[in-house]
Amino acid sequence: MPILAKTIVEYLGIPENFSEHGGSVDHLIDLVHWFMLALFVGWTGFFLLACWRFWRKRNPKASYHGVQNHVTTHLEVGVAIFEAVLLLGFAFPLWAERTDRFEDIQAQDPSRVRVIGYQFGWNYHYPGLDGKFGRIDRHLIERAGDPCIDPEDPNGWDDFSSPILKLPVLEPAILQITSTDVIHGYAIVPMRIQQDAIPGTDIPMWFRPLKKLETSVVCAQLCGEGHGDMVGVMEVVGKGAYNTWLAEQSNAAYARNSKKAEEDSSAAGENGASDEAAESTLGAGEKADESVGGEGTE
Ligand SMILES: [Cu+2]
Repeated sequence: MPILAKTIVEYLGIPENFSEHGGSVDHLIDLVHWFMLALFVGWTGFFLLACWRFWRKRNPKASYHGVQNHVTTHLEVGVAIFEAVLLLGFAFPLWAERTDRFEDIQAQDPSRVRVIGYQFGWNYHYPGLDGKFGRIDRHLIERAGDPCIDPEDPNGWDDFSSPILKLPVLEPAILQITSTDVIHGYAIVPMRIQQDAIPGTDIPMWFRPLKKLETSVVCAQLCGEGHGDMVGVMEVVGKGAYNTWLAEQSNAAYARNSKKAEEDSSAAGENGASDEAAESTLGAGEKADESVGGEGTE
């Protein structure tokens, strides 16, 4: 059976699985497709049999009694039972595992990334070295895909955004999916995960990459004329390389944002200063301009 099952997944052209839970998703895909194949063959056979059996030439006079046996009833009950087994025995436990293990995964210090979909691309918001996302205020949006980090929250100063999703191998990751415009569908096929990106909400999902790879992420929800261009990049790298990258990005963001916050606060403080100070600064600026101009003409 595993050999046959593998053939079906390969035949469907599904890329190789790279995630911890992906094997059970593939198993369910296998089961469903074998079942659909059996139904297809069965119903096609029944259709051909009915065409032949009830051909007009074979039955010049209509039967007023119809089918007398209960074969079709048994078949339909059998199909219903098999579907119940698929749902209760495979699909529900798989889904329960995805949702019930959230606390377990959270306890394992996962990488956390906010995924922001927009027309037409993906942006990633990392919480930085402190592991805390800055306060999100969706009213602060400046452009499509903006993470909307409140610059007044110091927790957000080391947050940074990235155009690609980078994650460490073998470590669990929780992605929080959102959108700044319409509904998108965030999908990483080699990780066997997919989630609708809905404006105004952050919907979490988790997975654990088992091997290093560079792959593409796509939009799985028709969202406009550029839907097909919403192809992004995901990189699964070694733990060391990931930590180096994270530290670089986070430290750079902290230096930038804390300096900006300092400037903003000192600017706000100077607003109350005397006009004299403002004039003298302006005067110095004018003098500097003059001297530059003078040198140029000489
Ligand atoms: Cu989209």
